[in-house]
Amino acid sequence: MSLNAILSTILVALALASTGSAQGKTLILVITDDMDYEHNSRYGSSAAHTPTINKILRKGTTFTRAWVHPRCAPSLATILTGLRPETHGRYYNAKIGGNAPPVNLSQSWPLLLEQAGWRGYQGGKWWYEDPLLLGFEAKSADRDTFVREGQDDLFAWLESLDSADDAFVWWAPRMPHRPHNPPAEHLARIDRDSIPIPPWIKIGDRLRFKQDEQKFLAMVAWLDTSLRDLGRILKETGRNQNMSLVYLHDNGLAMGHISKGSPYEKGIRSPITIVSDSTQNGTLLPNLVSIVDVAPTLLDLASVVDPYPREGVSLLPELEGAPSRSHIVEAAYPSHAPALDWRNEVLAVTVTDGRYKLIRWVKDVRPQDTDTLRIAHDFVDFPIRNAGDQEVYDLRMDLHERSPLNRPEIESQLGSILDTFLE
Ligand SMILES: [Ca+2]
Repeated sequence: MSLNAILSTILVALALASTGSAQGKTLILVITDDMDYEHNSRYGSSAAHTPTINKILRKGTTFTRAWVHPRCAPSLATILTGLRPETHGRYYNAKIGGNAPPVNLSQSWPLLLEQAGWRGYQGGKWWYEDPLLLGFEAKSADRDTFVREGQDDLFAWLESLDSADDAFVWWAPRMPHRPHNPPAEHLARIDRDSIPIPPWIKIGDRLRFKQDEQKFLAMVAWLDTSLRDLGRILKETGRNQNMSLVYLHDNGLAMGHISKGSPYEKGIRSPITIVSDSTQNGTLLPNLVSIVDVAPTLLDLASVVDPYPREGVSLLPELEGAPSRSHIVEAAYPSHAPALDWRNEVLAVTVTDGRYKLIRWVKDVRPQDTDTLRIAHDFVDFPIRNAGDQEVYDLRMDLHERSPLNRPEIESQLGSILDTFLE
C-alpha cells in the first residue's frame, strides 16, 4: 500500500469515528409557571421538596437578582424575542373585546435554531400562533395538560432523535400554576407543621395559610419529580452529554404577599440558572439581569449567530462576573387590556440599583378593577394605590418590601431612570 493510500485510509477511519461518536448538542429551556422564588429547599423554604431543582441550582450558575415580567403572556413573548413588552407589544394576557393582535415573533430564537439545523419540541405554555410555524417540529398535544397528564410524547420524540442531531426543548408545564390540585403522593411530601407563617398573616387565616401553602409546595414537588423524569430520559438517550439548560419562572406567585401582576419582588423576581460546560458549580451572582436576556443567552449557548438587534444581552460573558448593568427596570400592566398603546395602560414601573428599589404607580389601583388587573394578594390586602404614589425599599434589609423608606434623594435619583423609561 502506498503512503498516500495509507494516509487516505487513516483519514477515512478518523472521519467515520468522529461521525459515529459525535453527540449532538441539546438545549433545554425550563420555564415554570407562577412560582415563588423561595420555593426551593436549597436557598428558600425548608418545607419545600425540590431535589431536582436543587441539583440544577447546585450544578449551574444562578443569577439571583433577575427580574421577569409579572405575568405569563408578556414573559413568554419576551423569552422568545429578547425584546420587552413595550416593543413586541404583548404587555397583557388577554385583550378586552376580542382576540389579541399577533405578536411579532419573526426574530424568535427557535426560528434561528431551526435554520441552523436544530430540531425543536415545544411542550406546554404558549400564547401565540402555532409553534410548528415558529421553529419547532413537534409540540405537546395540549398546552395546559403537558406534564400534568404526562410527558410521554416528549420522551418518545427525544428517543426518536439521532444521536448526532442538535435538539432543543421548550419545557413549560402549567405548573405549579393554579389549580393547586397535587396528587396525594406529593401532598404527603410536604410537612404542613414545618411551613413557616409570615408574622403579618392574621390569626384567623393561619390554618388556611398552611393548608394553601402545603398544596402550593406539593405542586412544586410534583413539578420537581417531573423534571427528574425528564432528566432520566435525557440520560438514557445520551442527551445529558453536550447539554445546556436554562431555568427560570415566567412570573412570581406567593402566599402571604402581593405577587403576580404586581411590581413587588414576589411578582417579578425569579432566579435565572444556566447549566453548561462553562458554568461554575452552584455559583450565585447578584448581577442585575432580566428575562429579556434569555433569548440572546440561548442563542449564545447554541453557538448560533444572531442577526437581530435585541434589548437583552447574553448572560454568558457575565458568568465571569462582569456585570453589564447598573440598574434594571420593570413594568406592571393589567392582565386584561384593550391592546392600544402600552403608555396608556402601564400600571406601575419599578427600578433597582441592586440595593434600593423605587416603585412608581402610574394609575390609580382600586379593588373594583380586580377583574382587569388580576393582582394576586393571597392572605394580604389588595394594593389600593393612587397615581403618582412612590415607594422606596432597601432590598438588602427588606426583601419582602414591608417597610417603605422616606428617602427623597433615592426617589429623585432612581425616579429619573423611570422618567426615561416612560418617555
Ligand atoms: Ca405564569
